[in-house]
Amino acid sequence: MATPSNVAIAELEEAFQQRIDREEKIEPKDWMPDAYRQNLIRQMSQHAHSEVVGQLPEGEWITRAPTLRRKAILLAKVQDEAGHGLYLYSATETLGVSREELTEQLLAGSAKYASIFNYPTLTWADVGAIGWLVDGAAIVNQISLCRTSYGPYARAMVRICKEESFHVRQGYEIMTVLARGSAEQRAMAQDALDRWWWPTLMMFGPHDTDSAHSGRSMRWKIKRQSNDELRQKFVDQSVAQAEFLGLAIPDKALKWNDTRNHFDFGEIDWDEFRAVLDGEGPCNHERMEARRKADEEARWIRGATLAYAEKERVRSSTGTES
Ligand code: FAQ
Repeated sequence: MATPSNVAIAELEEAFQQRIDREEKIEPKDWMPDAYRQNLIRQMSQHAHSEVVGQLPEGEWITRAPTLRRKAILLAKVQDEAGHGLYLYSATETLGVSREELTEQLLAGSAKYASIFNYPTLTWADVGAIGWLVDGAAIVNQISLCRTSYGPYARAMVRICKEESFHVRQGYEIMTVLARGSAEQRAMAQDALDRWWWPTLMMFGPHDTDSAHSGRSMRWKIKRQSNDELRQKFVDQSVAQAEFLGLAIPDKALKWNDTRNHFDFGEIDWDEFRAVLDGEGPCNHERMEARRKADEEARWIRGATLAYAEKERVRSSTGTES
């Protein structure tokens, strides 16, 4: 096949941008600039990895949940996160990359996943704080992504957001029970909020002025709102929720601003953010170790599944048992 000339590529790119500007969804077989494809693979695969690694902090509490009811809910929640990873890997595969390649990148340490999952879950209140804050932040971001320009990603987000709403409710309900409980339970809830607040704000990424990918991602409508806009939305919605619980957000600079019609809030510790991204967060090594172990232990299952699929293929093509 002849390679398109530079002029032809410029025309294709122009037509592509017009489709984006008309709010048309881009589908897997449509022409797209290679940079659009690569940027999507990067963001979607990191998103998928985050869902999968994100099972680990809460997963540690499945055996220690305080009641059978809590255990059943947490089990379902963690399974949902695994499912989100699968939808997202499948959606990423429509861009011409295999799930095996993406998994290899994660296990080799060359692919990122959300910084938040490198923090430890020290008490049961952390399960509540993750549902309320981490899923709450994820949903603010993901509701915006329901309108992303790439069709398979947008459709995966719609389903994921429905499940995330349940996750937020279960987390907030845990926090409500603790906040209305004994002094010790209230202290646990406050301690969890103190430890998860700032890492949650980091989930939205660097400031817009420092965000390497935002310019192109916004132009291509992969991202519909900027990192800072989404972070602000999350802060604004969380203040009343914390007040209702009778808990204090650990930020002395947090204050309503009448001019901006938003809450002002303090500066994130960007050195901590960069250290976590560089693999030096409290649990980075532990998380990667757990993923590598899971991959290794499941190798025989993948082998057996592929062998069975091959046997079925031979049987249906030859009509014989092999
Ligand atoms: N952690 O130029 P930007 C969940 C990286 S799902 C780690 O601003 P971009 C559900 C960024 O990738 C949570 N890395 O990048 C759940 C880039 O690296 P690269 C995951 C981060 O893409 C709940 C570099 O920094 N959600 O929680 C982070 O335009 C409970 C420069 O940054 C998604 O992935 C970070 N926080 O904007 C599961 C949503 N921030 O590729 C279990 C989809 C930035 O150059 C339990 N993703 N980086 O090496 C997005 O919306 C975007 O990718 C952003 C970053 C907003 C995360």
